[in-house]
Amino acid sequence: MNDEVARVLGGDQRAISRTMTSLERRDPAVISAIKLLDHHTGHAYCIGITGPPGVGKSTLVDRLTGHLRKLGLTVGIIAVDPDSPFSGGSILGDRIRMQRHYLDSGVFIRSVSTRGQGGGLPRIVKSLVRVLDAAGKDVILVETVGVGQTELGIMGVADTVVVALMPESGDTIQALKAGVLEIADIFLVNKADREGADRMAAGIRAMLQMAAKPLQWEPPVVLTQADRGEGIEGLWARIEEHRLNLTAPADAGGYRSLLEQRRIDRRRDEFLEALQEELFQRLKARIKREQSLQSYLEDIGTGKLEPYSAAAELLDRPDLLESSFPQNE
Ligand SMILES: Nc1nc2c(ncn2[C@@H]2O[C@H](COP(=O)(O)OP(=O)(O)O)[C@@H](O)[C@H]2O)c(=O)[nH]1
Ligand SMILES: [Mg+2]
Repeated sequence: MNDEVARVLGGDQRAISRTMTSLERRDPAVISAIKLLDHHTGHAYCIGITGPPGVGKSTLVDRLTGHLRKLGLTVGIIAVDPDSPFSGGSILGDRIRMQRHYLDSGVFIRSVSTRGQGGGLPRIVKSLVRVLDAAGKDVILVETVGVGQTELGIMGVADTVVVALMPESGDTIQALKAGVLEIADIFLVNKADREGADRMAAGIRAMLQMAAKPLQWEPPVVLTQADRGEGIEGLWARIEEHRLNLTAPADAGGYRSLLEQRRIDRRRDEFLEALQEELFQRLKARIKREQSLQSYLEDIGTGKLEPYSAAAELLDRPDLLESSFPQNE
């Protein structure tokens, strides 16, 4: 086995970090490492914490990490930052907030920028979670700013999704409208010290009751005051309940639990995504390289060719995926 892979499996923080950097750089050599690491995944439990900027997600992650460490669990943290002009410096803020954990070898922290991504959760996050899983982390916390598509994307990695809100932000209606109801396994109202927290929690509960279809799991609403570490144990208890609900056999015959099924579906989705991306990258590279394809682009641009039929025609070419491609094996 590759030495670096062995180091990652052993939980070596620097090796984990290097592997993640290679992944971010799309270093072809990392593919074989990921393949080896994949056999050692499935142990970690992944929790997504999503919500609008400023609700206290990072503070919460920090406190929850402290609690998990006390329970003797190791933790991986992935903070996805939109890196927009409005949240500039928030990664630095998170660093300060989580400083005490940077010195703890049982905690690994990584920030991921969403800059240049078309919204949504960066695809790399799934790979990073896999690396942390293989490295033996018991719990992986993924903090994402809940704006539209990113929010939905968290379902693609997290076993339990915690949607964090706070009073006075007027987020309830908006958030539930945006389909947050569908993704939340647990609702969290942070900043419980502020006016209106109870009202907000009651509002969410009322909305859950109005849900048309009976829910297999009714999301609890948890109140916290993250900056003072209040409500963290309660939050963890709800997460554990949700985990137990997911791991119970789905039916009387009970071959697969919901968790197993979710993970199977996710791996399949990921394969299709990988296929899509790889195919697209290869095609783009080829179009860039080949003169005949360049003129195709020109004709599409000037209106000689219609984009959709041209795409279909191109895809029908039998030589399209021939091995003139760089094979990154
Ligand atoms: N009043 C109050 N402030 C809090 C609470 N939790 C976090 N904060 C503060 O809210 C601000 C934003 O927190 P942060 O964790 O960076 O939010 P994020 O953008 O969701 O990650 C910080 O100044 C925190 O100290 C809380 O329970 N009550
Ligand atoms: Mg944050």
